[in-house]
Amino acid sequence: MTVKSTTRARKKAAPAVPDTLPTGSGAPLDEGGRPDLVQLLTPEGERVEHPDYPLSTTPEELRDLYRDLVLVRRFDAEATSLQRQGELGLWASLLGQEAAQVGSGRAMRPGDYAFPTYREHGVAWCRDVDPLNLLGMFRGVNHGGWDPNEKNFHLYTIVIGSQTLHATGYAMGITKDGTDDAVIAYFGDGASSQGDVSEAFTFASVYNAPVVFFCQNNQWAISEPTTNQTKIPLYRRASGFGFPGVRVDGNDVLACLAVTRWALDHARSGNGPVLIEAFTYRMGAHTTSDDPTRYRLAEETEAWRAKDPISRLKAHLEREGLADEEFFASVEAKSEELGLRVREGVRSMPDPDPTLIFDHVYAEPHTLVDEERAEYIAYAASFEGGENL
Ligand SMILES: Cc1ncc(C[n+]2csc(CCOP(=O)(O)OP(=O)(O)O)c2C)c(N)n1
Repeated sequence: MTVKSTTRARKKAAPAVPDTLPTGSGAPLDEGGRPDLVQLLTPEGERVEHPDYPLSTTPEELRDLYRDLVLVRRFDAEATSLQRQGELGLWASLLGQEAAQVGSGRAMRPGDYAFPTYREHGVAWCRDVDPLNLLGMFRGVNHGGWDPNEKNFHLYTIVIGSQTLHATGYAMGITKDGTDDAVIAYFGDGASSQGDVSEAFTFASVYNAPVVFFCQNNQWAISEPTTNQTKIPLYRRASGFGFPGVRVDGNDVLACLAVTRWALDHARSGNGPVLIEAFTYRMGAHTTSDDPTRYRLAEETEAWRAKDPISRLKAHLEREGLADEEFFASVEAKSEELGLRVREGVRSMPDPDPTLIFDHVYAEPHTLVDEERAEYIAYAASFEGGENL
């Protein structure tokens, strides 16, 4: 998940990506100069209506969404710090993508199933996966740590785009089971160039599979800009495969919630897949091994900061009088509590028994694996103190 910044990458910095430039409303424009994305909350926190995606929310639901966004960001910030302190091997930050993940995550019903990439910590949060389990994987003490079938949240996938096929197969299975659950597959703008994603689109479309493809277009695939992935807005690809595509403001949690809810209902009702392109931005590095200053301009990142998902919801809550100081203080207190739990939890994670890695290769005992385990135990015991393995 890392790339070495090269002179080549630096030379092609500042590509022309017209869609990423801020316009008056913060929205990209279509060929006719009209806003080309669904927005329900402007960057200034003003609620706007969209004829196709009505959404009614109670003040409590809005406050809950705000709490989710803040806690998810706090968790992510702690993880980044823990990596810097040597407690994690690597971290893929979601900074800037909280609204896309919480909005779509909260649109799911309990029976729906999510297939993530490796950055979907906010979706994991919405599926009640303990954040410490995510960190166990990045610390290298487990291979996931949660039961995908208990949480309806698949393990993280490092091979980009491959999970869109798993999601489609799972969705085809749902159709055979005759339930009204739906599936959501998360992937990035870079993954959209993978053959697997095109294959998933074809199968999902032809078999009317109840799957929503949720592409977080965070503008960069490590150091490669979206312009290297596509010549048209990504959501328009869906029409070539025969299903609807919608572009949503990925920094607007309400729009992400409304559009994903619509798409999941569309899919579960037997109408086949939907592609959602959540137009957002990766504010941090690709992973903690990456240095984005080598390939992108500070001005671009700053322009996106003005569209921050959390401050726009906060502005909305304040301007409409939907939350008071006491509420914001309680969220801050919860955030501190989470930070502490995450820091202490990671530092006290026990190292796994090194032979565990041999235990789940096959469901049944296997002679070759047994030999390898024995060989490894003998090798480890040959070091001083190794007999304690
Ligand atoms: C099949 C495959 N090819 C290459 C890689 C190396 N790789 C890891 S992340 C990444 C870029 C992914 O970009 P994108 O899909 O936009 O997701 P983002 O990381 O921006 O969220 C690449 C090429 C990989 N993991 N899998």
